[in-house]
Amino acid sequence: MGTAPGPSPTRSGGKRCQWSVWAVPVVALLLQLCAAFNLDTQERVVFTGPRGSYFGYSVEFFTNSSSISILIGAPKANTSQPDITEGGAVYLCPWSQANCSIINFDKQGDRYFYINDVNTQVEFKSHQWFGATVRSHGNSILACAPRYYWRTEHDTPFSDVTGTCYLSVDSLKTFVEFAPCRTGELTVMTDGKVVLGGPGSFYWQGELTGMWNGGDFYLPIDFSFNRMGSYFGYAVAATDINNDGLDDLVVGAPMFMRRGSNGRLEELGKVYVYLQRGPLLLEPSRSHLLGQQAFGRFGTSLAPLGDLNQDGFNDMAIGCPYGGDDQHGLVLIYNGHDGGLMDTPTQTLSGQWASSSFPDSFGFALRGNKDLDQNGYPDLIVGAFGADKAVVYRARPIVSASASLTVQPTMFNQEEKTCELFTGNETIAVSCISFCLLANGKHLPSHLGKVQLDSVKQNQKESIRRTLFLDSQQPSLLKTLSLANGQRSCHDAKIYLRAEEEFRDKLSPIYISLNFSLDPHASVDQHGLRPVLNYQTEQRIEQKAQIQLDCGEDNICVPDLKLAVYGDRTEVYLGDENSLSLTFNARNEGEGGAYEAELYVVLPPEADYSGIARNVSLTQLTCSYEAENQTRYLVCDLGNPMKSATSLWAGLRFTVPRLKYTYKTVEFELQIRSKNANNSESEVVLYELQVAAMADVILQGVSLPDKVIFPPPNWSVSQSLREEQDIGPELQQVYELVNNGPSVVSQSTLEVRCPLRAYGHPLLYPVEVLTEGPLSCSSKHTFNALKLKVRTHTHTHTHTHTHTHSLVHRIQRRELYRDLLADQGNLTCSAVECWQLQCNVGLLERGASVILSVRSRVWAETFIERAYKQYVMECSVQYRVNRMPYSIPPKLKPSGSKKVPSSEIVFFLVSYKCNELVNFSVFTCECQ
Ligand SMILES: [Ca+2]
Ligand SMILES: [Ca+2]
Ligand SMILES: [Ca+2]
Repeated sequence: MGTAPGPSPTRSGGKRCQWSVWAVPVVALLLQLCAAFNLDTQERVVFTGPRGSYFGYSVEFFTNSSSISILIGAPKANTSQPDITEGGAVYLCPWSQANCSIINFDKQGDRYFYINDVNTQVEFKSHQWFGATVRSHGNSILACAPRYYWRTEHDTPFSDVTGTCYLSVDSLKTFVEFAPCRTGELTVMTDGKVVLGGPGSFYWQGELTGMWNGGDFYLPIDFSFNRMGSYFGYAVAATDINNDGLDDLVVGAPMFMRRGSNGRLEELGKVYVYLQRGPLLLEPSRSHLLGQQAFGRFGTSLAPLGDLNQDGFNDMAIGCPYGGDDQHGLVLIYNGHDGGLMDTPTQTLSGQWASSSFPDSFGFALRGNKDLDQNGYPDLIVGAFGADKAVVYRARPIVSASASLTVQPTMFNQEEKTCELFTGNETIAVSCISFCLLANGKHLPSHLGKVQLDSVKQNQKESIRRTLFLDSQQPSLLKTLSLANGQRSCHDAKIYLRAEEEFRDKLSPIYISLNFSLDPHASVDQHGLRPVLNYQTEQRIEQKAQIQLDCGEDNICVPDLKLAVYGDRTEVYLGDENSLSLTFNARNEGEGGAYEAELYVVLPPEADYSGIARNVSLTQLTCSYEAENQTRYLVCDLGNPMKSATSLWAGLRFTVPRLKYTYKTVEFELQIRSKNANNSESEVVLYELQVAAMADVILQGVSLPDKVIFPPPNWSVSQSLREEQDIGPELQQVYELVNNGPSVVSQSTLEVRCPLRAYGHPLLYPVEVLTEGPLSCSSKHTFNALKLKVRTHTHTHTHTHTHTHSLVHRIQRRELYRDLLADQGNLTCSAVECWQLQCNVGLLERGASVILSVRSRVWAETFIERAYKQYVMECSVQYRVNRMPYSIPPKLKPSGSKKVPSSEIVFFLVSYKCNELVNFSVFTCECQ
């Protein structure tokens, strides 16, 4: 049981931070998340002691003549002392070798004295906790057993615990028992003096007592204000934090409580920092450190680390043995500065071991400020007695590198082509940049490894890179440089601007950035550690260049953009495609060019883009149609730059087919926009169209036949009327009502009137009504009132018999009276009685029509009696549009303004010549 297995370097667990060479912002983020700096967590060395021995309860460095080792206290370890149970031990572990061994401070069992002739046990070493504290100075080691006791008048075990210590001098050659120890923290100052913390003294309020340069001291009284039970002074450390040559004091109060926002007390723990301003003059630092996790016991242990990051200020490790995930324990590294300790840790170490019954207590014991591997950087031992482990963390060498980047010149002049790029036969203008790297650091390996360089143009807008490296014609350059300690290395590179037609953005700066990092694949140094770049190092440097603009010396262009819009119509109609041409005049009246000038046309939802208006007087634009969410717009290139004093005319064609019933107007929004920083846009011009309902409704009418010749051929007077042809020759009127659109007509009326009788003489005998389309008709007059047999063929005249002499007979008979009808030439409804037909017309889409046919018979007898007279019989027809299916009222109701065409029917008793003019709706004859 004398040796503990180890060291066993463990790589499991822990948050490993990988260097990312290309994404420096990501690296910066990782630094914050992992708080990883130069203590190497991957190459840590883990020592494991006997189970349950509390191996790691105390830890210490020990400098032998030739090497530095580690001392690890295991206060519950069993030893070879006879008849002693869990006497406790101190292990000596060479940090680089694989075995630990017990240091034999005391090989003896308990002592017995004869008291009153009775051999009586007078000391009790079982459970004495030897190794609970272990400290070394030079080649001496002091180790104590705080629960050792000596038999006094009380017989109760541990009733008079005195404790004891053993001292080893001369590099483990001589061991002596030393004076009894006090419980509590014991700090050996750099000069070998001792500071003792007394957390339980003074009625448990905590105080700090000690010896300082040979004299006792107490902290000023206001330091003892701490709340009861804070364990102020549980851990004490002395080191010069602010680099003024005077040791400062750091005091842990691991059970310090603070009243939280909810009013409850939280036990967070606190660490107080007192700067020594003069001999024994201690002044509280600006800020004390507060634990971040309840019951984490922040400040249980404190370890001066020396200058871990080599910035001139000593640093401090603070143990938080029940902090972190699952209370595995944390050790927080705080860097010193001239005002004390930094507010936030730069690195956090965490316990890694799943503990079954007892917390790891990782960080319960801490020691630092010794360089185990002689790499020039101090190292740290962390004890985790709950897991019977101690861990050595070695510090990685820090590279403090700095780099600078200069760009010369800072303006790309597209006219001047000074550098030469060979792509075929072409030579392109090139601007040159150069950069210089300077790297240095303490205790660097002879070769720093590699530094990588990247140059990337930052431009989110364009995917194309405007500049490329001259040599590679690539947008980035990766360069590996080997730098010796303190060496300065410069590297020149040239970048060139691409040809003008390959990109549009001439205004925004061209960023040239330099990212550098240590080569993550560089081999480890002789101590097995990779150097680390100082976390404060600027790893990204950015410079910018501009493209020379046509804007005067200041390279700032201020355009003045004007836009005027003209359209070929102001009205669009429901139901129509509504072709529209918009002509616009775009002008730049400013002093400078407008870069990436574009006409933005926001289309209303009702409209579609058809194309460019092509006309010799108009500029032929290049436009692209784009949609973004619900907005559709047109972007037309107006020049890059659109130079000062430009005035251009161009036209765009649209249709407006999707007119919503609820909107009375349709609006196009036009604007010139450029990428200039100043005055980049024109006013927004709105082009508004009124939405209207309009239907061109046409009525056409025809009479068949156009003339009836009397006496009708093949017709004779019938004695009794049985069939319709017995009345006389057929007359048919056909009317067609057409909606030529564009809008829909939902309801109209059609009214037909034709002569019926005059002065008691029947003129026409209406037989029947025939319809096509959504048409329903009614009349007060009865059609085919005599219920004659109706012919099925209505368009042909089959009556051929003539009865001339009978006709003459009737005329002669009627001459007995004054014949009023004979005086009447025009048989119109204003003069004679007419029958009337009312029709309702239903929905008529654009192009739809209804047809109404009225078939009649001419009362032959009436006209035969008045031979050789001529009559013009006139029917009249009217239509009226009543409704259109829109919320917008029609601008014109076709009924109101459209005149009703009349249909004239001309009768001849003898054959007259008639010239007829037909214009679809009006049927006229001029008769001779
Ligand atoms: Ca100081
Ligand atoms: Ca430091
Ligand atoms: Ca070291």
